[in-house]
Amino acid sequence: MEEQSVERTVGPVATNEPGQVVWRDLREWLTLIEAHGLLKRINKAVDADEELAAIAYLATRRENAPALLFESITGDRSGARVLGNMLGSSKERYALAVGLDPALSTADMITATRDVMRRRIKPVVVAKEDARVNEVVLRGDEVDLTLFPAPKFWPGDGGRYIGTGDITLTRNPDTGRINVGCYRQMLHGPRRVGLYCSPGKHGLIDREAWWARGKPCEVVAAYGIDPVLFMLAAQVFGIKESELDVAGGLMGRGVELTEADYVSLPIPANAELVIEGLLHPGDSEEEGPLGEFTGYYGRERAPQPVIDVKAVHHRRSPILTAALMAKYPSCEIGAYYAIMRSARILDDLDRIGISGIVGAYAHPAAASGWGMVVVSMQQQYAGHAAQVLALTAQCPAAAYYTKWIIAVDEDVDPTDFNDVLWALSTRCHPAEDLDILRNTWSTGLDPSQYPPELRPYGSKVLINACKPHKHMKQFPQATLLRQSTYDRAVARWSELGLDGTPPKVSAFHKE
Ligand SMILES: Cc1cc2nc3c(=O)[nH]c(=O)nc-3n(C[C@H](O)[C@H](O)[C@H](O)COP(=O)(O)O)c2cc1C
Ligand SMILES: [Mn+2]
Repeated sequence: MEEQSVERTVGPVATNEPGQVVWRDLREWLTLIEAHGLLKRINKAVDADEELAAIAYLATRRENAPALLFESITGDRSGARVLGNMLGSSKERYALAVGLDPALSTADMITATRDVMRRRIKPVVVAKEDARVNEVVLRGDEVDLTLFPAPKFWPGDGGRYIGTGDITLTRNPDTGRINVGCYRQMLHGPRRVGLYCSPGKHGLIDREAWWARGKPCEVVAAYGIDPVLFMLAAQVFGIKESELDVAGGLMGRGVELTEADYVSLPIPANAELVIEGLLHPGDSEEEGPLGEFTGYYGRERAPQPVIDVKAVHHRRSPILTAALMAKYPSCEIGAYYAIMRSARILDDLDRIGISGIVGAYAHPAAASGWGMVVVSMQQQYAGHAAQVLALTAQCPAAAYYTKWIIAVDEDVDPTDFNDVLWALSTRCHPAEDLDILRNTWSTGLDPSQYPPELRPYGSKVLINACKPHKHMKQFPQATLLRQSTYDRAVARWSELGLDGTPPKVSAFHKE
């Protein structure tokens, strides 16, 4: 066993500078969110076997619940801690991770995300001895992952999952490009971890490419990781794009990587707990099920490839990032995912070049932002809304799973569901305004279709909740305030003893 002691000082609790985040690792980000009152430490012992997940679930049944740092795990001898609800339904924690103002509205955060997600910054290499993750390095027989408190989340789960809030690095043998994905990892034994990648995922494509050459596939996985790499790992980027460069762009500085011990892949230098290993052709074990983001158990137990773990790197008292999969707002795939997916959808629509798009939102309560997309637009010509609906439904960022695509006019804020329901109830005539797309891209995790073999073929409804274009002239005016009356009410707000600042209003009565 080799131990390398590295002295650390946690940076001051500053706010993020525009363009570059202040934190360098998960711990510094935790200091930042704690200073904003967004972290709850739980220091009483909690059992990783269902109890931890139950507490996390109950504590997150309301929106904006804090991140939960479980500092003491029943029976644990590794000294590890477990972080749950890292981002969850909090757009503030998302903002503090990517250096945006946490006070921005959701719509403004989507716009700002489009800017930071466009940037690309290459990783930087850190010497092995300076890498925080190398405080403890174990190899071969010294490795025993069963010592770590990998949670069993739901009663019907097939095992303990060491990897949920994780990142997984693989290299494509043809292009050399390193992929970063987030794939669940069930613990089978001291040096054996199951890896489940569903069809089409880049980790699976890389693995198959190595196996087709008769070679094992190298893997690096981090089970305690900073929020940006975690969030990035769950986004879909092109097979040629470097997700590590995107992560650098989001942080405004390069991702710090260091050389691994056994594999040729790099390892994230500031991670909490990292494994290196190999996926050998044909080596599999029964894996699953796991309670999923849909709020149901996913696939049946089935054989999945196993990582043969060769080395472990970790910080002392590493913090495992555990992602509870559950119904909103308890799901780890929550606010951040909705914001990033919405930003990617708007980018796609921009690239296509369709005019009149104002906003979009994939609400996280719709199966983690996968189930529904609302797009707001300014209707400019006959058929425009139908065109926007069809293009949104099938653009790369929105096509997967999404069942409900709703178009609303520009005066409806797609992030405000009270507004969206108003539009659906007053501007949409179901007999006229609904269209269905069939045999679309979906997933075996959607339980609504039978027989289950058909689940990868989805369907989508396009809902035109814009004012009817054909009858625009007769369509009634919405009840809006007269601008002069609004201005007078705003001026009298505090005189009248009303709390806070008066709401902003942008559309006014026209004579
Ligand atoms: C917490 C969490 C768990 C996930 N689990 C899996 C999984 O077990 N298998 C999988 O294929 N995708 C899983 N995903 C979705 C992938 O991370 C996502 O599709 C991502 O785009 C994969 O990266 P890739 O596009 O580079 O393949 C998960 C996402 C999150 C946030
Ligand atoms: Mn990828």
